[in-house]
Amino acid sequence: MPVEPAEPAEPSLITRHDWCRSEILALLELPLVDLLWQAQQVHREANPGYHVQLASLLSVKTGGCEEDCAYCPQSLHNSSDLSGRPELEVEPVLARARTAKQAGADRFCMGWAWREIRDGAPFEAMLAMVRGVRGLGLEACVTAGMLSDSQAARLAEAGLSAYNHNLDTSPEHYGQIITTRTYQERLETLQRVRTAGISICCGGIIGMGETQTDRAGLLEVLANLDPHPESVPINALVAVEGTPLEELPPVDPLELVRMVATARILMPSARVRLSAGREQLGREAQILCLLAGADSIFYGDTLLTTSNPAVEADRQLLAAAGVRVGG
Ligand code: SAM
Ligand code: DTB
Ligand code: SF4
Repeated sequence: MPVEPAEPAEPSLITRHDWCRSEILALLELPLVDLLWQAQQVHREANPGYHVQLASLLSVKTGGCEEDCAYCPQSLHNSSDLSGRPELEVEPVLARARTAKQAGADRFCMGWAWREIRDGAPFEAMLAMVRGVRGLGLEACVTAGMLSDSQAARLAEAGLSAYNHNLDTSPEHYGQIITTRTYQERLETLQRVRTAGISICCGGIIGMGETQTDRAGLLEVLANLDPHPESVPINALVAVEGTPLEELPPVDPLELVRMVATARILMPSARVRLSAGREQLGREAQILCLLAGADSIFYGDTLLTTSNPAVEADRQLLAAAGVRVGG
């Protein structure tokens, strides 16, 4: 039975870093209408204009990665490995960034299938890409695995807006998904990014065989980071052939709505990104995610290696929802 909403509405923009898992689980499992109502109040207050940021993605270095992430088509451990695709150079990357800007993107995210950033020519090229993207007036985000303090400092100096490094799942479920890098190493990478003064983009994936408690566990770690990550991507698994997770069934779209709504309540000011897996969602489910507090989507026909809804379909979706586009 739906619970009557409290009247008058309680002040909703409370930023806490002491969430416990049972509280988060209770939110995730609320009757959907009540969860949405709470998330809506927070979202309205945090983002009164319902602005939705469009972020475009590009894989600069694709495949051949030493890590064994079970979801990833770029891992050398998976038969889906995509090595053999050439690493992109600075100019073609900036050409793609210009095209993304013309199409309406505010943020350009570049990915490298690396366990960690290595120094040398590819890192110098990464820095040039960051400077170039910033020079176009776009936010620049990089995702390239672990990094050192000095690499983080150089990325900050180049003007990097955000570094994406996901925790992916709960500490307890993590060992089922990745064995070549620890949860603690991920947290240390995030700390290095923070220390360098770069915004953190950190989230996870649902649909990898985790329990609802695992989902609460991931959100617990994220929401107890102080400060919260500025950006929280919520991905639904794209089950790619040749990965150990290829047979997993698609997540129920309403589970994604719940995850987005709970992230919104826990981290009121974060940008909650409705990320991979939108192709498995209908228009209405995506609009429910926007209502639940998602305020960014990946925009452009491809994610890193898999497909994403067409630009025109997304324009129609955002218009149908009546949200405003822009960061
Ligand atoms: N190699 C870097 C790393 O892992 O930190 C950066 C690239 S990695 C592809 C970026 C993120 O994409 C992963 O952390 C994961 O959350 C997400 N991702 C990768 N493959 C995915 C899939 N098949 N479905 C959903 N999300 C995926
Ligand atoms: C994130 O959390 N999701 C994006 C972005 N950060 C880099 C990547 C999704 C990748 C989906 C699988 C692929 O296209 O390879
Ligand atoms: Fe894929 Fe990144 Fe894992 Fe490498 S580290 S296998 S690119 S998710």
